[in-house]
Amino acid sequence: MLKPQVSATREMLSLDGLWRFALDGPDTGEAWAGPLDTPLEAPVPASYNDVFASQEIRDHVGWVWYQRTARVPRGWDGVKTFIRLDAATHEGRVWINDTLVAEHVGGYLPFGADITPYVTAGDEFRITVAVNNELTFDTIPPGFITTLPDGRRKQGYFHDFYNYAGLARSVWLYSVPFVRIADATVTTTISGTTGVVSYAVETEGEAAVRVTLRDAQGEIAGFADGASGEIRVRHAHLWKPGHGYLYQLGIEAVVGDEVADEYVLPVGVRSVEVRGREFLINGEPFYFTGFGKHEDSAVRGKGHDPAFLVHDFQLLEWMGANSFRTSHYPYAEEVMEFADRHGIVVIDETPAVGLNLRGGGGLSGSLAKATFTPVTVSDGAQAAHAQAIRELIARDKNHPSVVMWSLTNEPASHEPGAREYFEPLVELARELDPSRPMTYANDALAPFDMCQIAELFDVIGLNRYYGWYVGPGDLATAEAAYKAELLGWQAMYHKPLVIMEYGADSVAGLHSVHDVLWTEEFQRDMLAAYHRVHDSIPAVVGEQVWNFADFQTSVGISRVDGNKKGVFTRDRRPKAAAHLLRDRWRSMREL
Ligand code: BDP
Repeated sequence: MLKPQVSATREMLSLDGLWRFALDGPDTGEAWAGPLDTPLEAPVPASYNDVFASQEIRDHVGWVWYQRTARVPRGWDGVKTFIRLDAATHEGRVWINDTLVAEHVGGYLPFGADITPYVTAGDEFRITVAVNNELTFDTIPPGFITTLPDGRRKQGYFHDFYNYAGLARSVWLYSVPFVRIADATVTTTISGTTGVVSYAVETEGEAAVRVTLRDAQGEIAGFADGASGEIRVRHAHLWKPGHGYLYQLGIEAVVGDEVADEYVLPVGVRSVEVRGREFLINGEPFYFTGFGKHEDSAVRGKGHDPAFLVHDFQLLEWMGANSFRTSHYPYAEEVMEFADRHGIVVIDETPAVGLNLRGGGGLSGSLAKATFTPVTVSDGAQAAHAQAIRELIARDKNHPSVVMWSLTNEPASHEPGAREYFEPLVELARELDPSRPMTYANDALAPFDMCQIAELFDVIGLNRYYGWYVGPGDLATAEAAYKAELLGWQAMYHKPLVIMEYGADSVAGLHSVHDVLWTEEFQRDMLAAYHRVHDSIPAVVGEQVWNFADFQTSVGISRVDGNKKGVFTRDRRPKAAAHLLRDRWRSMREL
């Protein structure tokens, strides 16, 4: 899937801004004919939940409506017009005037439609989008809805972040020629000092394909003809962690002597490989430092915001971090592109979080039931999960920053049925992308001698909270127990281990000279204890702290205004732990 872009043959129009907004009545998400009569306006992109001073809107379970008008640019005659929503969380339906043109389930991946038959260049038209935030056992992530005695519906779920909903990413109108480039896939390898760029292009309509690779100065580095092929670049500039060197692959669909369509794809030449217990980028051992993050900020919820985008990456750089995980869903494509340009390594995760009904990480809802049964996480969820894997790989396959796919976070992988559920999904992912290693984030309930799925993956990701959820406050015991468990994993699997979550909550400004939970010092000291263990276990090839910043969750008796495991506060001010990590990771860079 190609992200829309402006090229010599393509144009785009942003539909971001204020849209009319309303909650739906008790039924539907069915067609809304005509204008939406409402006093409310909602910003796009933004989650709608925290924008209004309304409990009813914040707690709403079901469909909401967004509507605006737009005008097709006059020049878009003789081309195709598409609409694209970068995300609608968790389900979206789109009408152009009164015609339903698109439906999509899955809250963090793009979708759209060819709307050429329904619009006319130069004319105004109405766009209505219905968005549904319901999570069930047929969705990823899963959830359940209960009806209270007074008739209100309540959403339960098994993951630890607020169920923000709406249009949190951009909406676009774009034009493409009738004969066009429909998709392109690029993979790269390195042979000595030569970079090998393999490409495959799909066109819609009969066209010859021509590709030209240019370096960062715009000089031609190679070219090829044909829908698939290879360009060999001698003395290639490599894409490296900390150095996001990009070539540009100009793809042309040619009809006769004319360029019918042009698309320019950034290409980073790099290789990724798991060898024994090592994770290699460009043949060199790589140690991940950084965070699990969230798309989360005050008022916007999960709304994409370029100021937070740049600021968060600045803070990663300030920390000396080289990577992050898109916990626990795919992030906006602008984030992936920024990582490509700035040499930040990404572990790209599907939205499969909370596949664990007995609690674990999910503090907002535990049904204390078996996870993989015909009435809980079963065929419906597995189909939705497969769909998410397909769409994620289709969207992000060309990003050099993405070095590994994470197929799930903290599933109940020790429970019966886990193996049957996951094995086909791992196979599917490998078929779709044989070029990248696969991983998952293992839950503490499924240690090395109980996990049914670890052997399916190339890299084992571990989320551990000794000293916090397990034996809170006792760091000496925590350190010993943590080390013993990692030694167990190391002995049982000849695979790299990446610590994908470790951390403690701390309330910014709370201090103590003693080992006291929730203080900044305890958070810092707990991280330091974990680092001593990481440094003593050769199989550990990475550490990503949970979390980059404090974030909003469903608030119960164990969460005060959200999860406070941030090394930064929600408004991105450093806690004491930030300085410890900064010293460690910066000095690791200098080695
Ligand atoms: C882990 C989850 C993460 C939670 C974290 C926590 O993967 O989403 O936020 O624990 O409890 O279980 O802080």
